[in-house]
Amino acid sequence: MSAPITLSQLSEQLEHLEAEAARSIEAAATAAELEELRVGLLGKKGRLSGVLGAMGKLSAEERPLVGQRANVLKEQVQSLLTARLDAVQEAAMAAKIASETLDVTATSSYVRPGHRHPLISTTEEIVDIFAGLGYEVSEGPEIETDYYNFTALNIPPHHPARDMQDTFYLEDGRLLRTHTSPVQIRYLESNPPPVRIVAPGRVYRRDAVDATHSPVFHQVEVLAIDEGLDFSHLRGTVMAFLKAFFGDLPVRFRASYFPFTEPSAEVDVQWRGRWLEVMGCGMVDPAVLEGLGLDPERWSGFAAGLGVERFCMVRHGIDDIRRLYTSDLRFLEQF
Ligand code: 2U9
Repeated sequence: MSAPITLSQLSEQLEHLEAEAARSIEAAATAAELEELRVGLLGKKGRLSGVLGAMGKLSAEERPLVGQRANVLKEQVQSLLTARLDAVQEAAMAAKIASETLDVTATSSYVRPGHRHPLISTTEEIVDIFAGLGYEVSEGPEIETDYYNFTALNIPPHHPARDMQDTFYLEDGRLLRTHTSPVQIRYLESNPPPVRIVAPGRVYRRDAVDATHSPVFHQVEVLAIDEGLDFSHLRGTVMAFLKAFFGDLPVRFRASYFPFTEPSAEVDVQWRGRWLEVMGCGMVDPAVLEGLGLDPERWSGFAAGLGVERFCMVRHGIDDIRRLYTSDLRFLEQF
């Protein structure tokens, strides 16, 4: 038999229990830890029950004193647990909110926007003007045959343009088109007149590179074939186009020569006090119409061609054609 316990010993145990409970509750960091503490302190087999179990050994006068003290302690521990649980849950919520917070005032990382290449936007602007005049856009292959690039355009077998010095030939005898005119020939093979077409595209010539020449460049050509078309229609169309692109500038036509047009002219605009050649044009040569099976007595047409690079350089004040092909972002980002 163990020695009978005294009132003062039990009171001491309760005080000790209270102090220890307060320390461990304060140290608990999670709801689970607190629940574990509650069971260990106040549960059926907990520390308080253990102390109270020894109460039976006290006298009838002493027992209620210890009982009261135990009830107070139980309430105190209970309220410490509740307060600590509140604090732990609040801290957990605050941490969760902090981790999920978005700083809506933070600056985003800069996304560099893409730019349309100035040659593309210039081509589109030119094509759009002709589309507005009723022209249909037509495109074709960049690898062509001698027939579509030269023969059908009345360019004779020994014309200098056919020279290996001027044209890129493939091993199989085909070639890189030197103008977009083959597009119009192909179009006319499957579309009877009247026609109004605008043909933009890349073309190739064996030119040495310098500030104004590139072996690859871009053209826009237009062709109109109808009954009764004459040079006044050509002139009116060219003037309307140049006015739409450049605004009201002085324009002059100079007589010229192309194998596929007769008469032919070169067109200059006065830009910042200087005459600049910007395009060529003419009435479609009857030999070209005949070659396509069209009766020149019934049908007539006009055509015009321009280099997009020239238009782009004038529009943006670019001094060297090579800037358009070197993909330097410091240059391209200006457009
Ligand atoms: C057909 C009949 C005629 C197309 C034409 C020009 C005048 C012209 C140059 C301008 C500068 C080429 O880019 S450039 O080097 N072009 O001057 N082109 S008439 O004539 C055609 C086309 C198709 C069936």
